[in-house]
Amino acid sequence: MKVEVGKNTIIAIAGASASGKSLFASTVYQELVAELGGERIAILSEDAYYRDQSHLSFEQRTLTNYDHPAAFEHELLATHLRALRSGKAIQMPQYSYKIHTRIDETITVQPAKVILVEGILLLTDEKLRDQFDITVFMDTPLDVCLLRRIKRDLEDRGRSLSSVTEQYENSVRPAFFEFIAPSKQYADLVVTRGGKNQIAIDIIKAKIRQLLAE
Ligand code: UZR
Ligand code: MG
Repeated sequence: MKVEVGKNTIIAIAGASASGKSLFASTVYQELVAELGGERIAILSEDAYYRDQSHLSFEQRTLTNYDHPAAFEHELLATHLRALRSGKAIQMPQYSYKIHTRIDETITVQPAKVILVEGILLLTDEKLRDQFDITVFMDTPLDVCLLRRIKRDLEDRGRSLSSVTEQYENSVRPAFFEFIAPSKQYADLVVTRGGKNQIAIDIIKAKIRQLLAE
């Protein structure tokens, strides 16, 4: 999109729920940190910016549509990206999928030359898009995402099979077609076959190495 020499670079990774965004971003991040150290690369997740819902009861929280842009505090994410760009550390919130709200602890993210951020709706928001220098879309088939999502939500996010299938039909699938799929047009790079696509990982790593060498 608009990479300028000598500046920070923000790389956004979007795509369907359970398409492999987190795996792709964390693999790029961890492999580069092992090679170059962690001072010049940072990683953020859009999920951390789900709105705080501590003022609502647990019952009320289960009614939120977590696949809709309104569920996210994108303004705070945009503010944090601007802060990181200007050399200031931020306190990234932490979100619990089990209690559907933020926990009290935050994670300190130090400013870095290259900032990776991943999440389902990043490319749907114009104010966020304006901040991204490089955009990636994980184009994983939806049936693969669904199978992965069932496994993950049962194992890691404290869900039952019926709650996963209900949520899938009511919000995850409709939001994919309404918001996520149309946002693919804003991607510089489309990645097929999920978060283990090592060629795509290597291409992004090579670009980051080049940016860090400038
Ligand atoms: P990823 N999500 C929840 O299920 N509960 C929450 O409290 C917050 C989020 C789900 C959300 C979305 N939607 O599909 C997914 N639903 O987390 C995004 N329904 O996370 O990109 O890691 O799949
Ligand atoms: Mg994820």
